[in-house]
Amino acid sequence: MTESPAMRELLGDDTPTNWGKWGPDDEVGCLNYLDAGEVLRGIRHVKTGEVFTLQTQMGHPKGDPVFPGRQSIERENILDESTWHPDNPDAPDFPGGLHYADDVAKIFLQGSSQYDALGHVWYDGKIWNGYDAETTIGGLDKASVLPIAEKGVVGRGVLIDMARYRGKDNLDKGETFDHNDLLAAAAAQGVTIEKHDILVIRTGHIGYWYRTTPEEFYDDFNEPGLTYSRELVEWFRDTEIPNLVTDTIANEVTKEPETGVALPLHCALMRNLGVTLSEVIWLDDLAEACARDGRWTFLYAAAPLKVVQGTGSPVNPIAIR
Ligand code: UVW
Repeated sequence: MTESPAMRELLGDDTPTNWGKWGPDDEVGCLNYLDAGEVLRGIRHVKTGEVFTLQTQMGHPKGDPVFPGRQSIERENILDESTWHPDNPDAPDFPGGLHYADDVAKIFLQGSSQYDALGHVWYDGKIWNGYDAETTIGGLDKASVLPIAEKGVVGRGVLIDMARYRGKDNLDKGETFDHNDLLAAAAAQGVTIEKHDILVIRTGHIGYWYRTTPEEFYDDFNEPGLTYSRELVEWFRDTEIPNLVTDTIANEVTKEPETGVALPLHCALMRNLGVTLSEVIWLDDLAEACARDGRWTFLYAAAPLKVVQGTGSPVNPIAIR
């Protein structure tokens, strides 16, 4: 196999960036497009009041879909009724006899439905907005998930159901699509992707996790998804997409098919343009409802947790249609 080019070689020195567009101190990038007017535009797409929560379960009995190298949540009870067994002299003794349950969890902040911080990925020693990659050491001093959490993400969401468009329950491993496919699928759905839309793409891949075995899911791991081209990056820049939301673990085909480069859109979209990525999002129920009445737009609202210096955060986004 020929060696993959370096990220800079693939993307080019003149790859589009939004560095500096919102000033030298910016940490939320294209989420700046989501102003009060965009919130009101989103609200206008609420017609029936149906609410969809888009997080996958944390600690599902089957395990949780995570990027290789990460682990599902480990949750453990610290207190429960067994604490007050007559043989345990150390049980807390509250006036009135109160008993309660407490638990503790070890989680990867990107080990479930999640928002990525803009400083989550980089190349050539610089993260979003040109901050030095040294600012990531020991915790993200710049472009952590905190400013995203402080702002919140609210606007018009549009769902493009690539799996349904291609007549599949889920896209195949390594199956790709680009902005032209998104536009064709949108036209087939009778919807338009508008400037500043929160772009929500269903591939069926997380549904596949729950239908298959972990062995099969991780065998030759190569998720389906968007694939890199300069035109695609320019389309994101020109459409001013603030947030890309998908039901895959990493929002793009894992290995770019031409070169084998891993996750170049993380760099081209997140590091360079400042597009926030949301991953492992549960879209099957929302897609069913949208397909039933042909309405593919909704109010999208999400608030990741305010994790100081966090590289990401679990999230339970809400779509109201
Ligand atoms: C990686 O960056 C490896 O994955 P994700 O964006 O899914 O957190």
